[in-house]
Amino acid sequence: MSKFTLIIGNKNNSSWSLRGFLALKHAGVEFDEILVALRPRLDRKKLDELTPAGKVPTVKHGDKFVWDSLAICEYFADLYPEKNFWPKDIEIRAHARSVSAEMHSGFTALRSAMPMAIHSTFERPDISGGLKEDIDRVIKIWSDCMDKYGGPFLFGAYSIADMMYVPVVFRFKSYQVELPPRLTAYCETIANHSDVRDWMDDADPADPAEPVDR
Ligand SMILES: N[C@@H](CCC(=O)N[C@@H](CS)C(=O)NCC(=O)O)C(=O)O
Repeated sequence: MSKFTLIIGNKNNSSWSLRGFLALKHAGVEFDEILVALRPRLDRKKLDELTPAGKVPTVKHGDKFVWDSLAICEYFADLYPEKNFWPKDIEIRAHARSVSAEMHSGFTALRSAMPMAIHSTFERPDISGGLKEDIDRVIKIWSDCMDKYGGPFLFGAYSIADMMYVPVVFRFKSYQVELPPRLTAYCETIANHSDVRDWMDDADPADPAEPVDR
């Protein structure tokens, strides 16, 4: 029995779960997974029985719970400082925390217009209004990072900031959003990361995208 248990939703759709998974993978710990079906119908009873907040991702560590993707990332960053979850430099770390928190608390137009469905391709939606603002903002965040830190990840080395934006990479691919070449290269770097590939390999293409996905 692993020390850690990760409670997650359907891998093709549950973008928050993906971020939690990436934190555990980056920590390099062994863990069990419990999948709670979010679709086609949310298994509310199981979710409420297994998690304090009724949401995935949640980590059970011994008899303690940690929930919410960013809190899970921070918990593993605290437990395993040698894994460099954040940049070492305080100013760069503040920048990484800012873009991570911005993703975590915002981009509602992008999330509702382009639900994550890792293995699906859709027609490009009408990119205007709030959706355009969100996409432009992601492009600006990523471009600033590439200018300042030179890639291949947002802050040079892979960090929590990348974990937070992985589902956006999948959304841009599925909905055929056009990006400047260096950001397309960033998306490929993310899609080829071994932790991301492990999740993709288990994602069931039959799990559909629905507007309720976050
Ligand atoms: N802010 C939370 C969001 C978690 C969340 O909304 N998860 C969704 C699935 S991706 C969920 O548990 N939905 C079930 C519900 O809302 O009842 C996080 O970062 O983990």
